[in-house]
Amino acid sequence: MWFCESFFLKIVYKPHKTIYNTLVNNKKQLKREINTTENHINGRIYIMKILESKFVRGFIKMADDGYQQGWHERNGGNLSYRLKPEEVEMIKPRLNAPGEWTPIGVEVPGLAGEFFLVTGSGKYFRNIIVDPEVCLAIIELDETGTNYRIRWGLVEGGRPTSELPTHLMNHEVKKKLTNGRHRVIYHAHTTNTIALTFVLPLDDKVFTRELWESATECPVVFPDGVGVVGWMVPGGREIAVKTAELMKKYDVVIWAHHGMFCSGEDFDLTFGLLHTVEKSAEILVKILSMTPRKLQTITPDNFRALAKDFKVSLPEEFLYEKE
Ligand code: 2HA
Ligand code: ZN
Repeated sequence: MWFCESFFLKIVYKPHKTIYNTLVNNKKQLKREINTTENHINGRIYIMKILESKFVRGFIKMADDGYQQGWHERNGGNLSYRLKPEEVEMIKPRLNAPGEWTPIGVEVPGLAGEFFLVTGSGKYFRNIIVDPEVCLAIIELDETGTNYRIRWGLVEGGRPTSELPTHLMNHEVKKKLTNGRHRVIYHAHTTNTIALTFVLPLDDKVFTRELWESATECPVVFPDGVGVVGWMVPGGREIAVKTAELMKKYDVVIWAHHGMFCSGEDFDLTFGLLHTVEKSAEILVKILSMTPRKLQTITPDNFRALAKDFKVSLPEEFLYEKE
């Protein structure tokens, strides 16, 4: 009798609540466990769904943040992420069977065997959040670093980003120089930075100094400065080689009349770097729209004082005296 009553109370009087709580609690528990790097749930092997993995969610969020900023009209811009070995292991059972190798167009032996999550050529950033499996791909490089093959994504067909040569050459440079810490390369069509390439000399020293002067945080966020590439045809080997050469010195490279490339350790740092440069460019565009001559600014000695307090080293080549 007692058994029947309690059963009755639970199921008949509050069935919605009981079922709801059970479902929600189970889901919460599952989410908690999926978020760990363990691939076991309650003693059973759990094969991570690619779209559930933290790096894919971070990638999609960053792409959408860039779109919301207005940096990705149509199919403008591209993003790539070098997977960690444990991420590759985690998703391996869900990758497609290996297909054909395709030439990258450049040689990146320092990235042999690595896996990358990349945006697709011709895909729109605004669609990534709604249909990531159509817009993105995971590619694998061969043992010579000259060919890639698609292992996930681009389910309606397509190729990795048209800027794959620049992305991979930048990754190769940064992997070596940062002992593997840098994993993200981001290219965006940043309006204000592009506008400045029509009015400032296309010179690393000028761009670095003017951007540093336009916002106090800049020398702390990009103490090495920024590199500038004069106008070139995008998408090929030549612009990739030129950009990668500058990436040996800088984490930021501006492409005249086109956009910006940034390199960083993770999605937050890389997005934050590009966002900071673009914000500073916006301030400079506003200054130049008001007057050709600044009444006051941050001086070379101010920068030296900043460097001391914030413990960054600012190369003297950018702290020249202006006439
Ligand atoms: O269309 O941004 O540089 C993608 C690009 C090419
Ligand atoms: Zn572009």
